Amino acid sequence: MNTETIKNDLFLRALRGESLERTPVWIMRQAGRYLPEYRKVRQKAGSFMNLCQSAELACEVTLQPIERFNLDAAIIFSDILTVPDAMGLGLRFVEGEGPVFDRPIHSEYDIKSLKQADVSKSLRYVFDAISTTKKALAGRVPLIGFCGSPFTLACYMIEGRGSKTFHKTKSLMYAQPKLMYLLLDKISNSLIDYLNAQIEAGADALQIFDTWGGMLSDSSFCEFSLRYTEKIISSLRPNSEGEKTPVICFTKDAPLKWYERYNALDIACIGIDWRHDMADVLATTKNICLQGNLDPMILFGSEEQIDLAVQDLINKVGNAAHIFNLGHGIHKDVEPERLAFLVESVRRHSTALRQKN
Ligand code: 1CP
Repeated sequence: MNTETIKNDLFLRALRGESLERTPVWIMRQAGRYLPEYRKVRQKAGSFMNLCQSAELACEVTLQPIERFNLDAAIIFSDILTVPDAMGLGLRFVEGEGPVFDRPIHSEYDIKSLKQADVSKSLRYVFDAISTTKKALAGRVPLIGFCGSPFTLACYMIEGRGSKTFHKTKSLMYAQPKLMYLLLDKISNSLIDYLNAQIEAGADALQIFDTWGGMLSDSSFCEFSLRYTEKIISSLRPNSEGEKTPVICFTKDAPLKWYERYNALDIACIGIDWRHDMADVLATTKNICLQGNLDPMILFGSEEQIDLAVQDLINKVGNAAHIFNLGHGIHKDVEPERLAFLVESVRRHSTALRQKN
């Protein structure tokens, strides 16, 4: 599957820790509502799920930010919540409200009767979107596949939707930890099949989004999030060329100590939350690529401020292995021109730094 050579492989080389002529850049949630061309296709599709389930349309919106900003990696257009949907929870996107499950997890019975996703059937549309997009990219840049972490998916499955406190999730965790383990095991098994099928379909790298892990204590994070992420990583199979697919782990709101914990796993890269100073992260981790980490809100600042923030980050990272990104997803009200400026700024400062050395 992965037989073609990738012309711009800066992103994959950064993941391998090679020294590069400039810093590769992609942006979490780079395909989405801040782009007028996305809104047009989204409207044509009628619903978010229609958009995800059409290989042609998902491919089209995946490529939009690549065309517009010349980014160094594409990420397949889909959502982390397609997996619980495939486990039978019934996902809907309600206008103005976000994702909602028709059949959230309420009881012990719900957890015990929860089925493992038959990914080759119920998530075939994701793998079709990946292979269609790989063809359309024709080796221009690598394609990232992804999933949510078992813990983050459990949060949505128990609450039935987004939440500020996740009190139902935490109640289950503390009141009936064994049931929580069972739920996390079932989700992890579905995710193992899901990511292995993404590798087979041609994903060049994988990112695991642990959006809500940051609300856990250190010991709960190890027990309810990291342990399951690790299980997934150790169950990934080599690609069709016998190579290991690089994995990026991102936890929003992670304290510094968790980067040490991630550093001990068999992964290529850690996604860094914007609240951290990269100098501190570099001092805590070793022999691993770092991804991030400007505050997504920097894109509402002036060009001068954006440029200064980029320059500061690039200088701080120096020659360490680094993929430029925001510290979380791009906001829907960002002006695309601001992102174009930011991407150009990363190119300019990181090229200048390499020329100085
Ligand atoms: O109608 C629309 O257009 C819906 C907006 C939207 C989009 C564009 C949703 C609903 N999902 C997506 C795409 C998406 N989601 C991608 C596409 C690839 C990309 O360009 O990056 C990815 C990687 C995601 C991942 C995702 N979905 C996460 C993890 C990343 C993160 O930002 O923390 C989470 C938590 C979700 C859940 C979700 N899906 C959609 C929304 C609005 C939400 C958040 C709900 C909440 O606030 O809890």
